[in-house]
Amino acid sequence: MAPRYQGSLMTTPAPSPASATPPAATETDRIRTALGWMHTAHFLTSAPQLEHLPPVDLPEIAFVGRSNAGKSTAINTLTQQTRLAFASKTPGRTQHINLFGVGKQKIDDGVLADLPGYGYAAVPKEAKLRWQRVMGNYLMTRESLRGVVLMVDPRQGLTELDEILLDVIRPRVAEGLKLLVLLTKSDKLTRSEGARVLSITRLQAGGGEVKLFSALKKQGVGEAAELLWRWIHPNT
Ligand SMILES: Nc1nc2c(ncn2[C@@H]2O[C@H](COP(=O)(O)OP(=O)(O)O)[C@@H](O)[C@H]2O)c(=O)[nH]1
Ligand SMILES: [Mg+2]
Repeated sequence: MAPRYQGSLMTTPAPSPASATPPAATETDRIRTALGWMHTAHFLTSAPQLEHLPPVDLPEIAFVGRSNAGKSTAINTLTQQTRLAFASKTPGRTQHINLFGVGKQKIDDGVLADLPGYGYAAVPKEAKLRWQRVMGNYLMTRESLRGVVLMVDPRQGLTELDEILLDVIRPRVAEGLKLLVLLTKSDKLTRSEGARVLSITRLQAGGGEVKLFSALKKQGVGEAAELLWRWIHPNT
């Protein structure tokens, strides 16, 4: 057998000078950076109603989803904190909007907004309609809004209220608003169920990213954190 061509040994690049741009960070590095950044999340303020949410100067990421979709658990997992967002076994409990600051060296460069879950059956109809209006208003007009993370239980798929929400933000997504749909509790799906719901939701989420996510199995956590980090740091 002929010896393998060894020509590449001759073209090994010379060591780069100190001034050269550093090599691109590997995916592992980027995930580590993003998780470290998410971990700095800390409580800023709470508003009893969306209308009372103070304006912020920093780019904001809103976490939204149907009650019981796994939103609080996802926020806690992404920030690697146990009780940042109160995870409750009773759906529809958290009606406050909580803002969390996030940033390295104690300098916040982003805000996470935990919005109340919707679609809880026991909420009176009028309150539901009011909530839809207020939420729609926030999603359409909040100036600091950089991105939306929509948590969806993949065993239910997108519900009517999720679709209304996606319709509301679609024009802003077309103009650059970021969207990530997290299919939560993916540990409850088989591999083929996961692949199927992923492709269906991708079709429905026009323009947004869709990822499988499990707080229990820590699936998709680093990737989601990295995406959110890039939303807030688009030039790095
Ligand atoms: N198996 C599994 N259960 C989860 C996961 N994330 C959340 N849950 C459960 O789903 C329920 C609702 O979660 P929670 O975070 O309170 O939902 P929220 O109402 O959207 O904030 C709780 O019983 C959680 O323990 C997950 O990744 N895997
Ligand atoms: Mg919750």
